[in-house]
Amino acid sequence: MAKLVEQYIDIAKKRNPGEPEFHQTIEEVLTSLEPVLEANPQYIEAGILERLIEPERMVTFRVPWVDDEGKVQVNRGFRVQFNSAIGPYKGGLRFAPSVYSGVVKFLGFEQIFKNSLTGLPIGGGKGGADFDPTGKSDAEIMRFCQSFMTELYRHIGPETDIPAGDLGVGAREIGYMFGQYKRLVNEYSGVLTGKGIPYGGLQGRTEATGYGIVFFAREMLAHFGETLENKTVAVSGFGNVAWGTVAKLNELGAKVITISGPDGYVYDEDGVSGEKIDYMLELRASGKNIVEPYAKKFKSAKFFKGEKPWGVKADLYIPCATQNEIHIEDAKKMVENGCRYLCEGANMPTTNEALQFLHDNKVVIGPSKAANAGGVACSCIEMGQNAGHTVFTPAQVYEQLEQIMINIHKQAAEASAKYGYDYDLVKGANIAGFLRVAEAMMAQGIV
Ligand code: 2IT
Repeated sequence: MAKLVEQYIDIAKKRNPGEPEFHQTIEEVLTSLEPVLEANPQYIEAGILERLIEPERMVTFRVPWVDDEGKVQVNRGFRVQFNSAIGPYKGGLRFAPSVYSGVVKFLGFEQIFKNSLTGLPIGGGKGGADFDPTGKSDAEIMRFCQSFMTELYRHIGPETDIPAGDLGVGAREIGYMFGQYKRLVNEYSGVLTGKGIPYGGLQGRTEATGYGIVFFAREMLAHFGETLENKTVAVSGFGNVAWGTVAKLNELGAKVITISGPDGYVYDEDGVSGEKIDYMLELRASGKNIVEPYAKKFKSAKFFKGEKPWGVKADLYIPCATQNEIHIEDAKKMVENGCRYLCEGANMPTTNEALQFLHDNKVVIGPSKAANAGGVACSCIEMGQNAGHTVFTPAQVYEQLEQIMINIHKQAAEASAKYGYDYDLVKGANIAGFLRVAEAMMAQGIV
């Protein structure tokens, strides 16, 4: 079976040259499926894996816009519609200079399994542009979003493909894109999620990803009879996901000692709590993409320029910045510091080599496609709210979110045990996510 899986990985590498992030997720997911394929030869016969690793559709398009100096700028936009076996394509849009086809495909592939794990009817998609929002004026952001949607609108729809936010795309960008879509199509629908509350957004969506991550971490610790109370936590990032994570960790009695940005990390010995959590929002809104001002404002904090927080001693590590922020050297430091739990908030924050090292050193890992699925789960609840022309209360949302996260953890743990991996949530999440999609694909014939 290992040989067969190698063949599929080779196909993906040959067909997608120069896209290491995509190769990385293919390798990580497919190798964990070996025992499942052993037990289900019908999947191999039906070409499930060959079909799964090839996106159903991918569009690349020009995004021309005019900056504040009157100069013409051109960016490249993307949308990958990866798999629609269990529902319409669903997944965020990322605006960052690092966005290219390999990043879009890795995110889209991960999204298939993540969305499946939620138990909700959503397929996998992802998109974005190589646009850098740092330092852009509000008017420039609006013009860019409008131009982006002027092409994207023909590929999406509330029953076809429902984008949301990701890095660089928050409520403001979603608002501009929603306005442009509505104008172009003359239809008021739930075509985007993560909208503002006054026009169809879901109360609770903003904090959903972070809250969900902490619920997932709580379940991981509970498996070993532990709680988050008085645990020290190293968090990376300072954006929406980090913010929700820090807020919920505080609520559950944990102490957050770090946050980070592209400029370095902040160590706060008193903990990131109270008004400091609100200050994270100010940092984000500044548009500068730096965390150093935190250490200038709060005396209990120290700034470490150009460094990541993985060298600090903590009970639990929660990366919430971006992909591949934990390399093997970081993993070694974490193990030296007695790390026992890693719960991934960002998508694919850990390299495969680092994952293996942490696993071999008995670190319990909550993989991102399971741990951060609360965001997209609440996006699907937002779709339901819009389709039903109704409004849900925050309490209704939080309760569903918590149940969904408990269930994702349970599914991953059970699938792992069933296929001989003991308590390995990385493998279990891949397997549980895969099985639902594979069954749906089997039922729908060769499409
Ligand atoms: O990575 C993710 O799951 C997201 N960026 C959210 C996707 C969504 O459709 O809410």
